[in-house]
Amino acid sequence: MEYIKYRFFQKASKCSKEFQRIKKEHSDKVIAQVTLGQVFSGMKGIPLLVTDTSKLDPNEGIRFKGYSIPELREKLPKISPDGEPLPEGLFYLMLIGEIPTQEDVMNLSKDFATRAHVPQHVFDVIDAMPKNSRPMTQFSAAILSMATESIFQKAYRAGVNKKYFWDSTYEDVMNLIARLPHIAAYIYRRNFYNDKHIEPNPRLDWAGNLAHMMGYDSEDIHRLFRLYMVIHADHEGGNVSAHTAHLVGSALSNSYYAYAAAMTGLAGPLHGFANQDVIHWMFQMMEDLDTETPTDEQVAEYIKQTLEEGRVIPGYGHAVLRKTDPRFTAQQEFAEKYIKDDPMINLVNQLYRVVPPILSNIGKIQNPWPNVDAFSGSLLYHYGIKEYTFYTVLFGVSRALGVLASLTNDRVYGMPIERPTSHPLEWFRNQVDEESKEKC
Ligand code: CMX
Repeated sequence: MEYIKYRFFQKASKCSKEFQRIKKEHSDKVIAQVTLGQVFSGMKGIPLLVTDTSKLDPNEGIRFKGYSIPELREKLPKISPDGEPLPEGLFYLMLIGEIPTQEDVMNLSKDFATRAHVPQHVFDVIDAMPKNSRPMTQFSAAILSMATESIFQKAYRAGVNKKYFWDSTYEDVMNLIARLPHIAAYIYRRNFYNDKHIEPNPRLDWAGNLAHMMGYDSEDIHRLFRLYMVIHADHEGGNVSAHTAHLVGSALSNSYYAYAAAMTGLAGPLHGFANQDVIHWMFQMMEDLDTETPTDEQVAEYIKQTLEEGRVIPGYGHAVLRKTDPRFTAQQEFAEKYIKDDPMINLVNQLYRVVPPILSNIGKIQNPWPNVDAFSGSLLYHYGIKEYTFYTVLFGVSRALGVLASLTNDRVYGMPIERPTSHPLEWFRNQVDEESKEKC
């Protein structure tokens, strides 16, 4: 068995034994009460999922196996000492729970490179779709079509013992992650560069190769892509994309199905699509106000108008976070270090000043602070990647690292099928109203 796979199984099987022991010995233990408000507000705050890859603190932000984003930027292996961490290193950390060595990361990079061949029919499926279908539609369809390659599915059909499900899932996960950059870049070049495709360079790292195949070879962009792929990779288990992958995987659907389903969730405007909406809304603002450099008063008026129209301010708010998202801060620091006086980035910083007090004053918004999507588009735009309808695909490529590491864990733990209970509205009403009311 290859080294990383062996190390993963060694670590995960210990945790799997703990999972099974706790389940056997303590299943009657009450760990939380559920309020009706939580059920009616999207199940927020109910401890319902076991996810080991990362944990989100409302005030501190995300930690991956205990490491914050600033710590990851310092400790994970890089290509050059002043560069950004390699996402391969974060994947290793989420799988194995230890900061990898430079050699571990190089081995993982090479492993991805050897698995990166995308079957021709996947490109044929993309090519069969109209060019005006959204990049996320093409991306999800391409991944689904690649399920023909699922080793897990074949092993299951051949009757493999369930204690070995993790093994073929690991192989699927590694193959899938390895192939994503080529698929994403293919969609990009098809839609925006007239089908002029660029072959992968197996000597490059995973994120660098994605930038290369999209047509960007400068070290600046490769550095940004590494940071981007690290900060978007995981956000504990309850967000729509992570939860979807876990839920679909719990039916023993293969990794391609589970991840494709996760991507259709990421494509929603309250989740990953917000990274496109932010840029779209900023452009609309500049056009409507007829200036690239609006005053704070003009921006405030525009925000109020957006809210009065019953729309959200994209890139602001969060279901869990109650402070500025550290993923926003990481990108802000990156911009401060490498970019001087860019109008879009200046506007992002201006919005950071103007939006939170307005959202706070409304009263009902739990978190007036920016999330990851408030910054990411302006950085890509600065470096010439201006086709913002593609941005959610980049988020999706990164999110594979977290949700697929978790799915592999789920299979070692032997996680059961997920099946919460539902009731008609009447049942909930009977919990709170003494008199019977007219049916609705
Ligand atoms: N602009 C306007 N209204 C907002 C808002 C925003 N940025 N954020 C929250 N609200 C509103 C909600 O729509 C809700 O209104 P109703 O009571 O009328 O339904 C109310 O404030 C309370 O919402 P909340 O409890 O603070 O937040 P939720 O957990 O319901 O929603 C989120 C979280 C992210 C969907 C929401 O803040 C939002 O829509 N933000 C804008 C879209 C966005 O940036 N999404 C990306 C999130 C990060 C990611 O997944 O990529």
